[in-house]
This record gives sequence, C-alpha cells and structure tokens, in this order.
Amino acid sequence: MSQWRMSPELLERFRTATTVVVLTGAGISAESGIPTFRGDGGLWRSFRPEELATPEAFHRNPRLVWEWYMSRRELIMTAMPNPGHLALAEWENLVPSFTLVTQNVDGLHRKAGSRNVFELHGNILRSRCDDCGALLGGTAPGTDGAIPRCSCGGMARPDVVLFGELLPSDVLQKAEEAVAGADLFFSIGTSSVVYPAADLPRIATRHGAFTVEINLIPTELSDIFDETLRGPSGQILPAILAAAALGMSGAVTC
Ligand code: BV8
Ligand code: ZN
Repeated sequence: MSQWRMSPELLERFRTATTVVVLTGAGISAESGIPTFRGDGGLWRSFRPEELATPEAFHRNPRLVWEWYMSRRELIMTAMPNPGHLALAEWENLVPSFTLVTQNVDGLHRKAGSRNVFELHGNILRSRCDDCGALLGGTAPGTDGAIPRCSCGGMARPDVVLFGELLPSDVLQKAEEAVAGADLFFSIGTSSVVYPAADLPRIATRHGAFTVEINLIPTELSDIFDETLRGPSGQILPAILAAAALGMSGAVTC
C-alpha cells in the first residue's frame, strides 16, 4: 500500500473546482498492463521507444516500426481501463467543465467513458497515409509484412505523432486554452520530459490554477506543483473521489 496524504486544501479545491483539466501520461495506463515509455526497462527487443517512434526510423525500416506498433496494438486491444481511468470518467460528470488531455495513444480514457478527451499524440489503433494524411481506419500490414498503401500510393502508418513531428495544432491549441482557464489542474502518470506536453503544467501554474501531480516518483517538474501525491493513480484517484463525496474535511491518507 502506498503512503500518500491529501491536504485539507486540496480536498476543498477538489470539492469547489468548476473548471478542471487533467493531463495524463503512460503511467495512468500502467495498471492496465501497458508498459510505460521509460519505466520497466523501457525496451522493445533491443530498441528504446525514441529510436523507433521517429519518421526516420519508419522510412528506414517501416516493417520493423510496424512490428513494434502491431505488438503494442495487440496488447492495447485487450487492455481494460483501470480504476484510475474510471475515476476520471466519473469526475467528468461531477464538475461543470472537465477536460482530459492525454499523451497516451491507447484510447483507454474513452474506453472508460471519458468524453471531453484531447489526444495530443494521436491514437495507435488508427492508421493514416504517410503522404497525404488520409485516415485509413485500422489498416495494418498482413502476415506477409507488406506495408499497406493509400490510394495515393503513400505508405500506411500508425496515426500517432512521432518524435520530431508536430502535434496536431488544433488539438494542442485547445489543450493549452483549456489549461489556461483551469482552476484545478492535475498531471497524472507522466515523467514530464516530452514537449510540448510538458509545458502544460507551467501554463496552468502561470494562469493561477491549483496544480497537483500524481506519480510514483518525483519528476523533473515536481517542484512547480502546489501538491504532489506519491502513489499509483489507480488507488489515489478513486480515494480522492470517495473522500470528496463523503465531504471529509481533514487530510486523507492511504
Ligand atoms: C515536437 C506517440 C516540434 C508515439 C509520443 C522542446 C520543445 C518542443 C520539442 C522538443 C523540445 N525538446 C525536445 C523536443 C523534441 C521531443 C521531445 O520532447 N523529446 C524528449 C524525449 C526530450 N518532442 C517532440 O518531438 C514532439 N514534437 O515538438 O515537434 C519540434 C520537433 C523537433 C525539435 C523541436 C521541436 C513530439 C512528441 C510526441 C512523441 N510521441 N507518443 C508512440 O506512442 O509510439 S510521446 C510518448 O512519450 C508517449 O506518448 C508517452 O505518453 C509520452 C510521454 O511519456 P510519459 O507519458 O510521461 O511516459 P513515461 O514512461 O516517460 O513516464 C511514465 C510516468 O508514469 C513515470 O513518471 C512513472 O513514474 C509514472 N507511473 C508509472 N506507473 C504509475 C505512474 N504514475 C502513477 N501511477 C502509476 N501506476
Ligand atoms: Zn495518401
């Protein structure tokens, strides 16, 4: 059991907030059995994600990159939302304005019932044309490993933002606007090293939100948060919702 403590101020903020924005990273899906990017060895075969999740790697060896994505797709297709995802979907129904900004490409927030979700880095279960950008459903290489082609001749690729590629500008702009308007901002399960997503907590702080980090360990940004809760999001989030629902006023520890 992790030892974490929620202050009376956070409990009060949680109960009175009207505009909530939550940023999530790979850590919130860890309890659904999906490996994080930089934890658990962070390797696939002998490769680090940053070596495979680049346009150069895809153009150099599309079959290898597709193999990595297909292995992740298979895992994600059977993965179920965990209590952390479900608590966020419940929280969305309790406040006037709730925005979920995720770096994750696994689609588990929507699977849990979250509605107002911005996927900054795309969605691994979708494919798109590498040339014209046309969406190609769940197209993927067949057993022969041949790379499917778009009608324009371009190669099909996973519909995710690779390192060195721009995030979808409309999604990023809406996420930044939502963060700037938040009175309560949570950053959950992210190492806060990937930009521009890692700028969002600073935007929240600059605009006066009360900011909270949930992570197992300290991150590069931990010092900028008003409160840090050390433990698994799948335990902490349901406990916060329960405490707020019970109208508890004192600190909550688990
Ligand atoms: C871009 C899709 C313009 C693919 C991903 C400054 C400004 C702008 C860009 C940069 C910059 N500095 C560097 C860059 C380049 C780069 C970057 O940030 N590199 C990093 C590595 C230094 N950024 C980009 O390339 C972005 N593009 O800005 O374009 C540009 C381009 C070049 C140069 C300048 C400007 C595009 C970034 C998007 C890349 N695509 N995903 C795919 O999934 O295959 S990012 C990838 O990392 C995933 O989406 C992942 O979600 C994301 C971030 O990682 P985390 O989610 O934080 O996961 P991580 O494993 O690191 O951490 C998990 C955390 O959870 C840990 O802290 C752990 O303790 C915690 N945890 C574990 N279990 C639990 C838990 N917490 C709570 N409960 C638990 N149970
Ligand atoms: Zn095309």
